[in-house]
Amino acid sequence: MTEATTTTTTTGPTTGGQRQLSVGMIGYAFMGAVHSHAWRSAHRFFDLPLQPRMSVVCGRDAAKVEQAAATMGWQESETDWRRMIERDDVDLVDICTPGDTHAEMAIAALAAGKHVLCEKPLANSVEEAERMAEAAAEAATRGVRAMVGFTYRRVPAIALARKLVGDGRLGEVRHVRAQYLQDWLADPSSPLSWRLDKTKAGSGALGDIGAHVIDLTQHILGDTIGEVSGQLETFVKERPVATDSAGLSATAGTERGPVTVDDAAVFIARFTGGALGVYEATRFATGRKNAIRIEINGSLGSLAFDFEDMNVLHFHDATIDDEEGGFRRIVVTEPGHPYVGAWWPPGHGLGYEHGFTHQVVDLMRAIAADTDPSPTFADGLQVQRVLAAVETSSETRAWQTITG
Ligand code: 4PW
Repeated sequence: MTEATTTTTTTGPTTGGQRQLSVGMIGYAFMGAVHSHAWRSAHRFFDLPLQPRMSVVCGRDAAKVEQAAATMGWQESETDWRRMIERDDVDLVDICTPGDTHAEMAIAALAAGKHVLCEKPLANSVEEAERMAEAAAEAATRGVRAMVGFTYRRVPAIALARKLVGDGRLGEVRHVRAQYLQDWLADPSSPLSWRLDKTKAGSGALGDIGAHVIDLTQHILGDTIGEVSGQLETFVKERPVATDSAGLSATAGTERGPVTVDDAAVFIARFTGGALGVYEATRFATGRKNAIRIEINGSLGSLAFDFEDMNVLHFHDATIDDEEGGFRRIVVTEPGHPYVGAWWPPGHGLGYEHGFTHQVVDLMRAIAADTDPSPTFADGLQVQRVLAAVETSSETRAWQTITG
């Protein structure tokens, strides 16, 4: 690939007057499955300016990817991602592979004039993320767009939290408490899958799940983390090597190998706007399955969220007398709440997969409006810088300033 080409999105075929945008997805395991669900459902529930067409899914194993295409609703399958991004019936490349492949795939796709949706974290290093952000900025000048998949931004309760902070309902934000807690590695016999291999995943709990709470808290506050002091720990240093894996499950044989990433990450942070942050990311929090817990305290009120109760946002309005104050449980299922009106009647609630559908909705709207979707690769790079700073802080036992 030598020359950058321009996107062909605007010339796609139409269905019932709606322009189509053809998607090619790389990877078809856990993230591929939930992305497929999003590509299938977005235009069936939301009025979109572009209708996604599920053209082709790509994976290395011909039989498995063919089966995945049939199961998940893709028209065709491919085994060579380079061939896939050159296809005329692919306008957008959706990257659902481990982090070590993101930079090469995304940069090649953008150069070929394809919009890109890339799973998080954006890359395995700041250097890769910088190259990706640079490629995305250049592509944007040609109308080619790139988005990084920090999908939890699109949980309605999180979108409402951002709105409340943006509207000034919390006043001056002083405290940010954020945790991402899972327990799928607490068992030392759980296999050594790619998420435990630094060459594939870049880091462990820090990048895989800590990246989400970094992004979410910065998104809710509309502010960025300026400095951090952190510690990483690997509790189980060796595990049985995975022979097969899908999502967070894997099978293993008798061979054992070293865990090369962190099992848990903790750090304290200072936001550039002055708020203090306390962060924790772990896959050893027994009993916690996907607990993204965020609490924010401001001069006029507080917010609290837990993904394990994802349709609820707790809000304390400190301007109300103490006798009648306290945290109020807002059930975020009213049609006026962000994204909710397209779905079910009040109280019927949404699930994990809906955030991914909303991600597709926002991406389609941004592409059609010829604007950058949010979060951009530049946002992904900024999160990458925070991740790197936490890692360096753990190694040096010193505070790190986030620059760039
Ligand atoms: O949201 C999480 C991901 O970012 C998922 O629950 C699993 O952990 C899969 O990857 C990370």
